Amino acid sequence: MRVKITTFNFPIRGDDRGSLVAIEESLDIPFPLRRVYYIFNTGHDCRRGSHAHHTLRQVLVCVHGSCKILLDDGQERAEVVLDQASRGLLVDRMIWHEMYDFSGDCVLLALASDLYDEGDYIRNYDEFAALAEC
Ligand code: T46
Repeated sequence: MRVKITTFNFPIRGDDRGSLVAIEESLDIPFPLRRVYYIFNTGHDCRRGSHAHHTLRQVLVCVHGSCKILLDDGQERAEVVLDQASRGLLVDRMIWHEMYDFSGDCVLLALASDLYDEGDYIRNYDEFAALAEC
């Protein structure tokens, strides 16, 4: 079985002035929203992420450009292309994730369930795989 992929298609509230996407905590995404950050100016050859989180849940939205996300639950891996400003990808707790193949204009928005805490990161793959087995 492939790693579970959960995506969200946010409604685009467009009119003749352009498009707007609104994302509300616990309604459009399945957790209370405590932090927002975004990644941009990442070189095409850069690989980011390469970690899992003990408890943090996140939804990633490529609001401009495109990039690829690798998801790994310790058993299976899957690659997801993000290239729509109205599509979110759940990166759940205990999912190893890597981001790569960033387009030059990529802006990757992250909606996170908690504040930044370096102690929540698992940056060693073997440690992650051992914990994921439990
Ligand atoms: C994740 C993926 C999708 C902070 O000070 N506050 C923050 O909220 C964040 C996210 C980062 N930082 C600092 C920590 C590092 O010195 O910013 C620097 C770059 O962070 P990092 O190397 O963790 O960036 P990525 O792109 O590898 O990972 C980020 C998130 O950190 C991570 O939680 O899941 O994006």
